[in-house]
Amino acid sequence: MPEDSIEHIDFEDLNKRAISKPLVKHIYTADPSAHVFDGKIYIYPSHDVDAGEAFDDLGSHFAMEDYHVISMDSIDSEAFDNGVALHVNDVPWADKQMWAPDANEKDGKYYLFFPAKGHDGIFKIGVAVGDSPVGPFIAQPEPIKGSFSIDPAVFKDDDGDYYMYFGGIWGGQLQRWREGKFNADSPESPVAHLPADNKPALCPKIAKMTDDLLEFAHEAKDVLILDENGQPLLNGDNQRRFFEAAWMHKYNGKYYFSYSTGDTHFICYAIGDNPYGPFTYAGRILEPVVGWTSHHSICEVAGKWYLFYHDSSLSEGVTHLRSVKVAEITYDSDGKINTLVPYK
Ligand code: FUB
Repeated sequence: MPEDSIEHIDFEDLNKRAISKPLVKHIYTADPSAHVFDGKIYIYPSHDVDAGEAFDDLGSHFAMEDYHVISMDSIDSEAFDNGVALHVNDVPWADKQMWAPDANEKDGKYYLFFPAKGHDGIFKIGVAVGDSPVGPFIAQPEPIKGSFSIDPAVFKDDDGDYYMYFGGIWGGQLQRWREGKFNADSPESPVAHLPADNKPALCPKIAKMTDDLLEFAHEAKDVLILDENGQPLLNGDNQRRFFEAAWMHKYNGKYYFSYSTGDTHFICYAIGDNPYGPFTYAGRILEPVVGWTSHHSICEVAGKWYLFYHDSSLSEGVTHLRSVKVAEITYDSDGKINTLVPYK
């Protein structure tokens, strides 16, 4: 829902019409990455705070400093905040803006993947390791070599290989890496360095992880999203092209790559036959929520599929103070996801 219409919203009425409620209310949480480890649900969200930064199109107002892990015994049970799992002050290479994280498990260790701006103002992606899904996590001294931009999502395939999907345009800086190195020109512009509207949109990225999950096994590759004619989505197609919030899940043997369209506020998806793609655009999963950003994950819990997402209903529309929610998703007989409308 575009931010200019927020002042006209009756939040009492909106909250009655909402298909789900915030999972926790004592802190603001966003960008939920949900997993089931050992039969329990763990949500790795951003921890939104009001740091007093002014709103801008680079997202400077998203000035988060730490991560809390939220856990639930079952999808209907109360959500529990496990406290600070990692703070920016404990990450040697990071300066600020602890944005959307993800986590995964391997051989009894838990890995928190997170983006942050380094002291040079450039987003990189780091890893922190712990013995418990709720942390605490100890950060590696350096970011992942060859990483850049934001919004890591680490998917474990059925054969035991792990892949990181990542990237985000505008404040997420993906467009500044088109020539393989960071382009610092026009620092205030979120759209400088984007392709022309009639050219292919920028692709999210994928890299297979090394066996220890601490590095990329190869240089990051493009994740191609195609239209119904097999052509790459164009930069001007902002109702469908990738903006940020990559996620991967597998359903009936197919790979579902989902993402946010950012400035048009949709969560969309595309389907492919292997983790690298290409993926063919398949539709919308979630119509716009209250607040500028939309960011999600998809997780199977006890045989049903759920969309974890956020909105700014609890803060009555404050863009950078969001709350994590969950709603069931269903598929039709062709494997298409039935679109959710967040308010009835
Ligand atoms: O939470 C900060 C940023 O906002 C995330 O990294 C984006 O996906 C958007 O939700």
